[in-house]
Amino acid sequence: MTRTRKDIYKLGTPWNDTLLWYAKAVDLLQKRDIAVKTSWRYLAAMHGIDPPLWKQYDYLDSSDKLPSKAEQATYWRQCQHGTWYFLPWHRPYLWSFEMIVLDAVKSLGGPSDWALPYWNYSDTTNRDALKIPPAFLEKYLPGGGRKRNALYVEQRFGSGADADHVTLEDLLNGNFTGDDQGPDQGVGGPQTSFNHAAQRAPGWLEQKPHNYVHGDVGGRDQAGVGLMSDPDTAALDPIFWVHHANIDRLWDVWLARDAANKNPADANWLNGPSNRHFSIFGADGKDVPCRPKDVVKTTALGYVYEDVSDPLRGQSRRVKRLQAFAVEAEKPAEGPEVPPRQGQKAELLGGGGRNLKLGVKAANTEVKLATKPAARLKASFTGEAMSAATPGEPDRVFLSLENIRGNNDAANFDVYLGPTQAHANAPEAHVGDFSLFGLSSASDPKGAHGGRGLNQVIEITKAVDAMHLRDQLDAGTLQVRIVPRKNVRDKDKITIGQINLYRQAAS
Ligand SMILES: [Cu+2]
Repeated sequence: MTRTRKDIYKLGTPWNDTLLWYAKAVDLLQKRDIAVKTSWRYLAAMHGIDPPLWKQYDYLDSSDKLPSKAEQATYWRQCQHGTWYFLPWHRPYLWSFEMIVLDAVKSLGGPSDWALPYWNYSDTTNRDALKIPPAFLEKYLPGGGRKRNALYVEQRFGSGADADHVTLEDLLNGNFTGDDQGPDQGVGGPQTSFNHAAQRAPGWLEQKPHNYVHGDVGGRDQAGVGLMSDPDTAALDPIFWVHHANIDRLWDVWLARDAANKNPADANWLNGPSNRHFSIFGADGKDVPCRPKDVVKTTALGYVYEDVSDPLRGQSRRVKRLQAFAVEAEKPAEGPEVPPRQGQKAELLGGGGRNLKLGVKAANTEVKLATKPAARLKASFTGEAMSAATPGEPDRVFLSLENIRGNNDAANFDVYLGPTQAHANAPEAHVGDFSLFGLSSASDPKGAHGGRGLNQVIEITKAVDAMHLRDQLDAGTLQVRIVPRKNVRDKDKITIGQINLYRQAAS
């Protein structure tokens, strides 16, 4: 029997049978000891655990008996971020959780076809889509009996997702793995080995909507960040699982929307990391094989999604760019002759912003552009290159923020390019924002990557297409302004090690 994962908001709000059984089953799992594999806390620790933080939030007590060190090393702290294993690790992890919840649902007398619902915050036809589904905000189960609702958690300080954090244009951004030499991280994420603390920048889908929704929902208050804001506590919040069900669904949406979208065929991906295996078990606690090749089809895991239709209605990145350009330009762009198209090779355009401090005040810096690469970039934006008749696309441009360190996973910053005193010919351009899910562990000198911090890549092609930056390209410097957007405090000591700008000839 194939089970169907459904849209929470279409099941009925605030309560419906699926969520009621979910709440009752979560309550049951939460009563189990942390050393029991099918307990709430064991499952959350498989994603990540930071004992002092768990103690601070009353999820761990000195009387708790933990699994052995060896067992922890096998099953705990596995979540994959900043890697091409992000999607194929979270999928079986979710499946394992769903099997355990289903088992609990059945033991409580619930339906045998129960499936994890998903939170589709990107649904523009639903005016409530951005809000946290209301059943997660109720302290008590319905019926007036003042029975605890296990879906409610105290340490959840956001109220929902920002509209621009859940747009799905990143599904347009091409292949799964991106460009290993360049800044394009791919929809699925860059090639790495087992990668618990992010080392490379996240793939497009991991960055948006995944990372943003973590920070938007978790948020922060005086005492610290919300559970969802930090990978070491995120899976303790029952909303984590319906968020990830949606991310898992978007993987299928991306595959279904274009026959050219394919999972990696590389044995290094299909067989999973060689340095540490994924350790996943079923409802009986017994290990199950879960290399990426075992989980590429949801039907092999017994479920499908209610809806994997294309939210972008078949649009391609190239056509979208050319349309936007035609509207913007009115007149064709001037420039030298179109040079021959180059390969996919990425080229460094310039760098700057060393050890830039981020805080409650906007941070300003400059990226110096190298003359020849900047000329090549400009040359790709001629009227002819932007014509629908010319094959390929003009260059894509990426801003890479490297070695970001600090200790606030919920922080979120906006990035602007161009002169601060914007004027009509050269308006300042908002090119995007970045959030810092995983920042504290990536900054920990004792961590897997020696505290090198997080990397974030922001594609700024749109702003370049809109010619907002033309004057700056001529001047040889690009001004970058980083403005706090939410959950930012000076004492979180957030810094960027280096900012680099890349062009990528997209043939
Ligand atoms: Cu996540």
